[in-house]
Amino acid sequence: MPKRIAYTTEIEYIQILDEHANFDESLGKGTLRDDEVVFLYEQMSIVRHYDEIAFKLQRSGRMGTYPQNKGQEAAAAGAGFAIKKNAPGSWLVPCYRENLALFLNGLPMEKILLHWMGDERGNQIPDGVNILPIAIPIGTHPLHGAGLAWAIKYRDRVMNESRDNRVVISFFGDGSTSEGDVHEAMNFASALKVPAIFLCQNNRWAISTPISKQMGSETVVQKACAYGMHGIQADGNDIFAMYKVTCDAIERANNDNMPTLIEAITYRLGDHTTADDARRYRDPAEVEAWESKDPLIRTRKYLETRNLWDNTKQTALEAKAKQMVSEIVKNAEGIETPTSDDIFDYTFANLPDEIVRQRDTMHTHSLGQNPQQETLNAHSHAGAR
Ligand SMILES: Cc1ncc(C[n+]2csc(CCOP(=O)(O)OP(=O)(O)O)c2C)c(N)n1
Ligand SMILES: [Mg+2]
Repeated sequence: MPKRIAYTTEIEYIQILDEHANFDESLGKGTLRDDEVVFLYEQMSIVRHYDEIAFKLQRSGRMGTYPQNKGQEAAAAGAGFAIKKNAPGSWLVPCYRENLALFLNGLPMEKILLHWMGDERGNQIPDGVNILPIAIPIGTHPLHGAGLAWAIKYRDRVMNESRDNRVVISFFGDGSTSEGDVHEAMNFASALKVPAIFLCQNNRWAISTPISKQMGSETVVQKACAYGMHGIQADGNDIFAMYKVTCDAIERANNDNMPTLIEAITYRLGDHTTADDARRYRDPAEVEAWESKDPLIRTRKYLETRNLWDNTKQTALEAKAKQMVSEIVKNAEGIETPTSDDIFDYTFANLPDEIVRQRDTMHTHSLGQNPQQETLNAHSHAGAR
């Protein structure tokens, strides 16, 4: 009986800027220009402040639950900027820990606050901004991403509607990979050869479940092999590495119609959400070790060693972030109160009679009854008499 190796593979890990701000010149060549690094550092700092303010809004009863992005800004920055620069018009299919990628691609910043304030208008994405609403059900949305990528392939390549470099990038966490939908999405994307990018932010935890209990495999990215797609692991706290692997994935999607799975190794420095207290299940030493790999610290060090940043610029940036975020909070909190008609108005193109009746009864106290009649209370009092 012949015995042979059925399949072997190797998967690369890429880091360009390490936690001590050492820069790999050969790998980093042609990635981000100095002005782009300054821009992304500023953006990450603004989003870090936004995160802190969102946390305080929740604590002071002005917002519902909020999941902080703290520590994961570089993964969102590198990937989001690669899309903005090299594949504008692409679709972003988010989870909830990549705010900066969405802002970089046109989502107004108050939208995320509105979403977590429980205002449905936070999910009304402006026309021309190709971003799906935040997905709270874990791992469901990569399927939407795969479907969107299939539509792009069909429209651009078959119908010749456009020759733009459009891709679809779906963001999800390590915990999401335990959901079947994520695997169906990757299999579909690879089998149908669609321009999709799957970006897993492996932040080591899914609420209180550590990665060691989440999966038997050593990495998330090795699962790409099972679907016959390219897989690459990157330091998720390194904007250069994240930018590079996303640019490569865009090229692969456009030139070969092939999807890519990117595993960004990162860490959530905050709690899972404001409803969580991670001190109950995480070793403080682990958190401390990751604090020293903070993407903001290493990017700032990189800029300082190249004389692109100093304390004066830092002070000005902090003032700008404060001003910007306070404006955004004002806009979100200042939005007019919605009317009960909103529940009905966005559900059907043409409202069926029964729904019209229900909408009209909302203007009275006769819920679900005839809007012409007296209030239910009056009615029941009448019955009790
Ligand atoms: C289908 C589904 N199951 C369970 C939950 C509850 N839940 C919310 S977040 C979360 C963990 C997600 O972990 P991960 O995918 O690693 O993302 P992270 O929060 O670490 O960014 C779970 C289980 C959910 N929202 N949806
Ligand atoms: Mg996680």
